Amino acid sequence: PWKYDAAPQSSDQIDLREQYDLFIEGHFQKPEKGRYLPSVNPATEETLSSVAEATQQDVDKAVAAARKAYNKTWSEMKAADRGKYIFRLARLIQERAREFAIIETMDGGKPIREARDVDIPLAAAQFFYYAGWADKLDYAFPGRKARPLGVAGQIIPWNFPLLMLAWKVAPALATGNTVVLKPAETTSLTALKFAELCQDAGLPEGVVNIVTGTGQTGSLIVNHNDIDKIAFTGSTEVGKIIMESLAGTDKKYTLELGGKGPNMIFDDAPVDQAVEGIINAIFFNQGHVCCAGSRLLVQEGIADRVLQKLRDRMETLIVGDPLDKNTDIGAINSEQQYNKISEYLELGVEEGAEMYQSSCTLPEKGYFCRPTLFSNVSQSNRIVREEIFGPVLTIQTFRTPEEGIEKANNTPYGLAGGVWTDKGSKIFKVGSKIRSGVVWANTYNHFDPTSPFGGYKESGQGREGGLHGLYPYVELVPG
Ligand code: TXE
Repeated sequence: PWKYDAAPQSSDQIDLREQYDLFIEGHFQKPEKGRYLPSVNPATEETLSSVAEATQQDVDKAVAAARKAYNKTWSEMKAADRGKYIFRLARLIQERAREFAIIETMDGGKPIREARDVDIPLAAAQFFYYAGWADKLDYAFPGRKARPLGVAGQIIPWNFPLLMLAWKVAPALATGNTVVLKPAETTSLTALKFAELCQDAGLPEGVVNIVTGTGQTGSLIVNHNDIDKIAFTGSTEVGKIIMESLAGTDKKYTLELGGKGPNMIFDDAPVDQAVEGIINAIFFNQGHVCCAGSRLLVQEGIADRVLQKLRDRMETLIVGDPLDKNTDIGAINSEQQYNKISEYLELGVEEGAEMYQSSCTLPEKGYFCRPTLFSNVSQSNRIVREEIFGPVLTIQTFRTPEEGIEKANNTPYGLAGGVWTDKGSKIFKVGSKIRSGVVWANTYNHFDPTSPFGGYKESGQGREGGLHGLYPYVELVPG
């Protein structure tokens, strides 16, 4: 009901500071070592702003502020009052949705339509949802008392910056924890804007602290002695490092890591609808989606038809200026990610796959990548096994449901997948055999704050979202 229609106008006031300090104890504070990192618009390669790089003393200060707020205000406050603050944050995100959407798009490269219709509304929805839980924990855990853990260290990635912040901060606050959050180094701006909202909401000082920086800052949070819980979303590689660092400590943790989602199309599926679903599954957010449907599995009888329709549809995708509301595929988030995707494109060709790319013209500046489809691939190819995290799809075929399920599960990951069929019974039979945290039926990338999300195998530990998203932030004691 509060969507707005247009992409940015020249009249839009985007209030970005030239330099952002760390948000500690309710105030922006200079980093001890005085170091800043540039925040670059990947569509123009221009520097938008710079963000502080937090070192040990800064992280110590942020954790101390979070601990003080936990002891003195937040855990002592009536749960209903905590809920009111969280509700206020949700309302403020809504009120400034347009500004958030534009900054998210400029900072990260995603199409404005997606920032406007997905990232920002879902971030607000997450705060609304968990605001409702704050004073209902007795109902969530009947017969038990849910005690907060204390200070949560939260580390988030660059693909959905404000939304990932919301996924982490909202349940932590609702359960009475305080937070030290580190956004990704390439996309910190909406988190710093969110810090301003915390001030506007009158949130007690120190309940939310935002420390920016690289993975080194992240590692300082992970290894800090006075943090009770770590919530991380990012690469499987870093997730494993974090798990090793936490082994032998008493910290709780949740990890939401990579994926290589199978998207299975059966020969009784509505083909046109399925093709739209395939496009959304892999090209949404330039494919920078942990649950992306990056492995297309099509039943043999319709494979040629699907392939042809898919190529035709890929031709119509508009790649370019993320601020243009007609754009379907925006900029790759960073030069580093652009180089990683380019290497996988070369690798795919070296591995003998057939590469098809849409023929669109790319902007001269910025990091852009054509939508790409690899056919003639085999299960052992690295492009089939490894997470590329870009607009790159592989296609394989299967004959029987059993063969399809075997291929779907033949991966170290298990975050999400899709099943497209006209038969309801097949959805349940096949869906229940796919080893991943989510299986969508005749849709893909469908999110809602009420649903838990998380991975099997190397895709992570624990669940976020919904009622289950409260569990990792509480200790249950007899009520
Ligand atoms: O991720 P990192 P990167 C995957 C995707 C992508 C690849 C590399 O395949 O191509 O990872 O991306 C912080 N201790 N995903 O290098 O490094 C870092 O500063 C603590 C999938 O950007 O995992 C950032 O805030 N923190 C994924 C966050 O971790 C550390 C989303 C993620 O960065 C750290 C992102 C350390 N040692 C990438 N090192 C998904 N599941 O959605 C880095 N960080």
